[in-house]
Amino acid sequence: MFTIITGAQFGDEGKGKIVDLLANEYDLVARFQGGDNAGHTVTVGEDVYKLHQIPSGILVGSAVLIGSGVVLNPFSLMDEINMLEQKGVVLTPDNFGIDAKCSIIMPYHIALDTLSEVSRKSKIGTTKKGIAHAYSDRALRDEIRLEDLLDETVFRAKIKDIWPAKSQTISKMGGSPEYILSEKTISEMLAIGQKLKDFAVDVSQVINTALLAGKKVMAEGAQGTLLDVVHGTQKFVTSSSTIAGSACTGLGVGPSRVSNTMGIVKSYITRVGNGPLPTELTDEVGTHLVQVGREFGTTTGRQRRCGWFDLPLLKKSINLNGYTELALTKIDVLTGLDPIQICVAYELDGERMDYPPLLTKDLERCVPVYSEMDGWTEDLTDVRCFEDLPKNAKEYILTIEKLSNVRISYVSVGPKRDQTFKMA
Ligand code: 2SA
Ligand code: GDP
Ligand code: MG
Repeated sequence: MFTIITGAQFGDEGKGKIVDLLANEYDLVARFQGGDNAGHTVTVGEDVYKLHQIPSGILVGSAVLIGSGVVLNPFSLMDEINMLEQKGVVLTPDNFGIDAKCSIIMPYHIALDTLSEVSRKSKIGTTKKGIAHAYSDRALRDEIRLEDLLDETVFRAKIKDIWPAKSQTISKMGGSPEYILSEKTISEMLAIGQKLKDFAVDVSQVINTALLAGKKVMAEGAQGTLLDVVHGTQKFVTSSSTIAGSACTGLGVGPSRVSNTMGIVKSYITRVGNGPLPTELTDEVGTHLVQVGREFGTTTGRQRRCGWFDLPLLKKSINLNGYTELALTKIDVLTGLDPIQICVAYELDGERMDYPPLLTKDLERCVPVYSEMDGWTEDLTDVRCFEDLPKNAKEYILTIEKLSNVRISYVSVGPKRDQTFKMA
């Protein structure tokens, strides 16, 4: 069984929480794209884990893998490994593997990301983790892979080859290359390479072998569908493909092996960084969503922009991912809002549209058409089954399910594992 889980909106839908919840039914959990721009929060009892590169399944004891579609920051990976070890979660080659073909995020990628963002007129609002530059070097075939980091001669030769041009570009953009790739940094990277040596594997082979042996594998997406580098709201997107199909390329698994695709959907919508968000709320309702939903970036701490649930965008995500089921999160955050609005369509140049326009510049001009629903005042965080929800919360869930035409299989009412229930 091969399940792909992706974010159905602009990221931060609660993927970490849902992956952690379901992972104990899976033998392997694998990340297939993105890098340490991702921030997946998993709450276990009183402990809150913020995972950036290691798949969330690690906390329930599944073996975890980082596929070759990922760009890997070795420094922050070590921080994450150490953080987990301090909490008693030890990574060994039996429970952790990284594809030897993963591209490494180099210090110059991070510098270039920051410098590019500063010089950009229309800012994207990147996480400044060097993601775009690491992926672009892969496309240029100037990347350094994990396999290179494991061999000092190869690593140094590649740096000798690549660094002069990078250094010149950094200078031209106003940066200080002398502080970016010192001998100390190179030695530290090589030392990390030695620590990671035993984890380097062929993820495609590991997963395909597991699937053939009847094991269960889950692919954990990062960011969200609408941030996809091609299908998202370009140019306000990340630099990887975030949709379900990307799990096949990023892990090296054929599409015929996919069993199901689950979309994680927030009960409202958020976006961190720039780009269109038709239902954005800058009033007291927006403030409610930020404060009650604690909508701050897991990696950067930036405040997320919040808006009402956007059905046209979800319809597009359903198409892009072929979702077979949805998990609806953070419905508890809507408590106290009355009325609640669902954006069911847009108006653009006098026309009503129930699907987003192709171009980002047109999405920016879309005016939401809302369907109003009655809210509720009850705290939902202790609810553990659909039947115990207030009538209007039930209505809200059933309306989203009906309008999207995809089964909602899980509902989440808080950050903790047990604050979730399965729909009958
Ligand atoms: P980048 O850094 O090149 O990938 O940025 C490009 C756009 O992608 C957005 N992006 C994200 N959006 C939501 N969540 C992400 N992870 C963190 C989190 C974000 C944070 O879990 O909260 O802490 O700020 C994530 N990563 C990238 C980014 O905001 C740009 O719009
Ligand atoms: P991810 O990137 O999709 O894994 O999501 P993040 O971890 O970046 O952001 C989701 C935030 O919402 C985290 O702080 C979670 O702990 C929290 N969360 C997840 N599900 C729920 C829920 O149902 N209710 C509430 N109140 N918080 C939730
Ligand atoms: Mg996140």
